Amino acid sequence: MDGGDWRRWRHAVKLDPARPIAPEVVGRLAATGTDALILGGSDGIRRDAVVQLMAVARASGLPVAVEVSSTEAVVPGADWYLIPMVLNTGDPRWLVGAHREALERLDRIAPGIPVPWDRVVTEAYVVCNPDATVARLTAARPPAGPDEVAAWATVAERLLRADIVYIEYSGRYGEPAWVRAAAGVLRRARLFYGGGLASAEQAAAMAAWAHTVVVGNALYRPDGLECVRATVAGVRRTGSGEGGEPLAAGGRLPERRLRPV
Ligand code: 1GP
Repeated sequence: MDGGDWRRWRHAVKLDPARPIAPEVVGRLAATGTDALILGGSDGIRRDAVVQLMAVARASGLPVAVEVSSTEAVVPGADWYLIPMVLNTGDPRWLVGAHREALERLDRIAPGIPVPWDRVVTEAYVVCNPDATVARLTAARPPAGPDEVAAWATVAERLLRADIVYIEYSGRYGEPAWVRAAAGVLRRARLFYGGGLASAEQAAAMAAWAHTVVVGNALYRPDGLECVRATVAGVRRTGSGEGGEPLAAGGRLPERRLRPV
């Protein structure tokens, strides 16, 4: 299985196993120019649905990642297993607690199957939209502003050594300044942005700072494939010098310093 290098993704589509979607629509995603599919959702995830969606996603020919937000999402066949940890949760269960529980019960969850650690990628979430399901579920405390976002990104990269810092606005378009703040402190981790992307302009604004932008809800609209195509076009026209990829190479923004407390 060759899922390519997830670090090179600039655009990804997130498919929710709890939401029905026509296999033909998923089959046409490769032609939109997106780089990868991520199977993930916050609520109502069932293993049979994930397995089914995995088969449909694999048939697209795109790299496929599964976000393991529940033990129900532990299924074979993914190129990458993304492990979410919600940094600004009010309940340690969503930071590391559920993870400890799952590892302790691994014999029952996936009997006899070793964890493919070389394909495990850690995602440190900063949940920014208080109305999102993930915010309610994890009792997240959204950051007050860009400085707090930058501090969380630093915690993720420097202290937790997370592979990905994920600025999550799920359900609504966010503040590019908050994504920029995270971009300004990161040197090694990849920066993902997701939330409310449906147009080229929105995608370009976020892709100027994030390495990877993620489109979810828009695909489920009647003009879903059109929206995905538009966001891909927006990302592609975000050239070097505007952030994004060049930023990954070591930062164009001056290194931010955390204010002493
Ligand atoms: C959700 O970040 C993704 O986890 C995408 O958000 O559904 O709002 O596009 P949307």
